[in-house]
Amino acid sequence: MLAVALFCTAAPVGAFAREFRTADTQNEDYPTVQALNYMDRLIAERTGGRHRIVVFHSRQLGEEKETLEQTRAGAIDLNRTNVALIGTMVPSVNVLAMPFLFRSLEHLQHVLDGPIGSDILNSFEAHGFVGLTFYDSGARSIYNSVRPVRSLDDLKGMRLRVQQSEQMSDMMRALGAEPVAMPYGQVLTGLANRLIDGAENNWPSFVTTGHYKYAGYYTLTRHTVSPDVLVMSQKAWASLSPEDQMIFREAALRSSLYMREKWRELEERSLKQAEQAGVKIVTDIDRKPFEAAMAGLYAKAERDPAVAALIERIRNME
Ligand code: GTR
Repeated sequence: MLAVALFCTAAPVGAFAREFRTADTQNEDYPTVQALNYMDRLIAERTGGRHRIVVFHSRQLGEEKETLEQTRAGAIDLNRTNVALIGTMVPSVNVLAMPFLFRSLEHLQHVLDGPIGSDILNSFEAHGFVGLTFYDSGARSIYNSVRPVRSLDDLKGMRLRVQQSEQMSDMMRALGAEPVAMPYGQVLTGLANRLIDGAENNWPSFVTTGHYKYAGYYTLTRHTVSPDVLVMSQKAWASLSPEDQMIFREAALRSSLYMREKWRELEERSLKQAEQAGVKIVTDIDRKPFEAAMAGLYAKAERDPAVAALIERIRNME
């Protein structure tokens, strides 16, 4: 009812509305983009149309690595990326992309929705961003065009794309595959040209990008549950009054709940679509050796005492 009331009273866009440019690598219908459009409607309503956010989806402003640099420089106002990317700039965020750290999606959600999540969002400030909210986006698994992967042996020699993140390259190497770091927008061509044998991602990304048409084996490694995150440039944030800052924070939070519902729907739909297209889903794998292969990655991350403490806190959380 609240939502209906909001839409009915939504103020017209005033000629003087300030527009906040927002980057998202995903396409127009993707849940994160829909969530940002929802956030725009909430903000327009609450500010009487003084502020709007305009979403440049589908990489219109560039790939994540570049748009993040521009956001830090204040040239882009808001950015929705994955934590693995921004983790290269904000160390505590990288923890959320650690493989096999979360026991379940519920565990992740408890962490994100509680004091640990708030602490991580607050830690963005020291690194040139304002953290607004997380968008939980399911588990990531490995897919490829060569063979069904059931064990670490099956991964040997495979060239698998990873996000532009040292931690993700380290992870892939530790699993015995050859990591190929490349931007999201190049993965489809990479698969089509056989420059890479596969990649890893969640169901909606695997399907909405068309990767499933080239990589017919999807193994439920569920190695990370790295969520997406919305950040604002410090410059844009500082230009808001304290009241408007509250409005942005609240709208961001509500958009993340909205996203969760859209996500569940799309996750199911994507899985079915892949199955119908003949993708072989490998479920019979023993994840223990995969997990054990991560010891070196943890040792490296835990050299930073703050990161070690955060990992411990997350593990101890119910
Ligand atoms: C998706 C995520 C994107 C991007 C992409 C990737 O799941 O929503 O922001 O990071 O993964 O693998 O590059």
